[in-house]
Amino acid sequence: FQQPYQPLSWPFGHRAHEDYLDCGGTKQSPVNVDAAQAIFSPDLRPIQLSGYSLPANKLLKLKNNGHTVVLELPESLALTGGYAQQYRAVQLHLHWGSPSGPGSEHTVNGRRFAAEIHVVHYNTKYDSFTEAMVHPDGLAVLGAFLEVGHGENQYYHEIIKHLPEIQEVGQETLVPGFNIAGLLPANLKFYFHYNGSLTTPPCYQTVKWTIFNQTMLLSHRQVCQGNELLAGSLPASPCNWYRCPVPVICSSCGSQRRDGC
Ligand code: SG7
Ligand code: ZN
Repeated sequence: FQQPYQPLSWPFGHRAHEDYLDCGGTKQSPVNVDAAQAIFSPDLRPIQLSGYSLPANKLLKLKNNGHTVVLELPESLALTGGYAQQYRAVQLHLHWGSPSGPGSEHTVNGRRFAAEIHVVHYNTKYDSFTEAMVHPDGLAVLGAFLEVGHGENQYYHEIIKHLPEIQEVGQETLVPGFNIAGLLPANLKFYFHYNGSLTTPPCYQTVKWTIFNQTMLLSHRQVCQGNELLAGSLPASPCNWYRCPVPVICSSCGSQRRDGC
């Protein structure tokens, strides 16, 4: 892994290295995953998710924080397996692209993907996320890449259909529960793991990262709707999903070009 690697989506106005000492740390995320340099570890187990399927009468808060969309998760979601510690979920969020390019924070072999989902967990040995985030073994984030593929993704639809309600920074809405595990790949066995950090200030160097090998496929329209949310809070040129420039989104598909890209 090549570190440090400049994140794309730090909050505007932050001079990260000056305002947050941890942002200059040796374990700063995201990184470029150089697959040829990854080492197989027999100690890493498949990731196991339990309690991720939420009933529709469980309402979840979805918020536009100015640079991403955050879905708060109940504490019943448990992450085990992987690196043999117990974690519970606190929130998930998406790093979208913009009309001018793809938005994933991590890259694989130098390739950036259309977007990236992060499901943030904290170690159950701590009482809260806030307490856990300052400890070296405090946090675990599951990351997966989003790409343009065939057809609508029904799980992402459960979030994306609410984006028009939170176009303004700071706005929030309620989303009925659904199977959160559907936002992550079916294959939880193949992943890249490294010790890194929060990708934005305060950049605590306390995150065990899992980057899944299998990507998530969304429709072109769904990716553009996500990009448009961010565009609304950026000075960049606006992009409506129906006129989002196709060649830009497709450039994120690289050599694995699919129909629809
Ligand atoms: C996103 O990424 C948000 C932040 C998060 C940050 O901007 O999800 O969280 C909230 C509640 O706004 O910051 C402290 C924290 O979780 C960094 O998280 S990340 O490393 O997974 N990208
Ligand atoms: Zn993130």
